[in-house]
Amino acid sequence: MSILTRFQIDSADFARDPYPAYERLHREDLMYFDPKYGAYLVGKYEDCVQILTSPTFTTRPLTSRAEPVMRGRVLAQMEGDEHGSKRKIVVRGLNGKSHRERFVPLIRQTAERLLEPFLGCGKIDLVNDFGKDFAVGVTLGILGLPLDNSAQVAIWHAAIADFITSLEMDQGRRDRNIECSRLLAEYLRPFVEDRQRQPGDDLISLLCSAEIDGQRMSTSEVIALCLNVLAAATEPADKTLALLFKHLIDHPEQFAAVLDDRVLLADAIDETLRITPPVQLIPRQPSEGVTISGVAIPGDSLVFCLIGAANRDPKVFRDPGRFNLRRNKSGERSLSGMARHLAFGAGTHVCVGAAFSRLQLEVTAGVILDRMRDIRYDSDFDYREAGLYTRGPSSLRLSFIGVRPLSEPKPGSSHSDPALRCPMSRDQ
Ligand code: 2IO
Repeated sequence: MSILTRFQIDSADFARDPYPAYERLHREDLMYFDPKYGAYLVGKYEDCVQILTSPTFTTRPLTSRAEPVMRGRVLAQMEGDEHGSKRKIVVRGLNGKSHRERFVPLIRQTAERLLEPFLGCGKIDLVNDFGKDFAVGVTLGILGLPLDNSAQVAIWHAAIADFITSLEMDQGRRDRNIECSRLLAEYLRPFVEDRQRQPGDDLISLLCSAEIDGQRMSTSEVIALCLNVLAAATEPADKTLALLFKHLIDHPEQFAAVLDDRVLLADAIDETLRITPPVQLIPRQPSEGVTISGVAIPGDSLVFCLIGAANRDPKVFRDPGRFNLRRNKSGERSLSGMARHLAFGAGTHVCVGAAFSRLQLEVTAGVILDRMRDIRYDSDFDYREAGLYTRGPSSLRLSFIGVRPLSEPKPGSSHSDPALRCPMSRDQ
């Protein structure tokens, strides 16, 4: 039986560091309630799994939170046959073998291209110099879109993400964010129309040509799914990458183990997703009154599953606040033996891009380890995280020793004077 306790989700303390509030939730067996938003905040692992797998808990909060900027319904909102068939198409586009064979070179080349200008100077902000462009670049690549407008797409994406993840917005900010999503949708439209006429081997083409009960999707349905993929694949990617390197730098012994045996990267990524999931909240709305851990939640209320809390539930993960990439292997992983973290959610709406994102993180972290030796925090770097819904480092300023690929650049090329080629760090 949990105790329902008043809580202020938009307090400065929680924004600075939500993890102490999660720890208290477990220690005192609490469920939080924020009267301002009428929101129930559920953090126990078992409760979150129950909510995410229960048909009583609908995804209705996304109607106001996502639909206006997705210009249609996202996968996470759909139910029944529509959800089943559209999800299957996206699964095929992301996880089909031929697609995966194209993704590895796409991810690797995008990472190499964006890192290259920083190798000479040995300094990079992994979030603002690399991660954000990287996340947008790879997403455009899987959709089969050109990179020439990626800076503009990044700006539109930031506005869309701001809309989806903000608890409150004034009318001006709301309107500006919706306008950015309209501009992005209009940017996408000619590409979608082109792929409808002449399909290629990219995700947009697959969305255009796939048939559901003998019918193709309309242009606006395809655009909504493109916006969905753009937001979902871009928003958490730079955050997880930066968090991975933060944890590795903070745990030199585990970092050394990963450098020694790259196979461990996959475990380090999984442990990063557990201890600091980039998506911290999953909103749900019960269609009728329900009781969770003894607390009565009225029908139609707003419920947030606190994924960051569930992933540190001491009933499920031993010593949950400790980053330990070996917890999978050492039997230390969980008390139940079978527990998995909820960073990708659970139930019918479990993240459709989970396998792709793991591949993306593994390949990218591999490139970073190949190109950057002796990675450490830049001397005066002050670490900060931001975000309640999606959360990650605001920046991660690193110093390192650059290692160029063997074949490039050619001697005597303009790359030969590294000092001249060091771009200004963007946040300075
Ligand atoms: C687009 C928070 C970026 C999703 C989302 C409104 C629906 C859904 C998620 C993730 C990440 C986003 N929700 N991906 O939590 O598609």
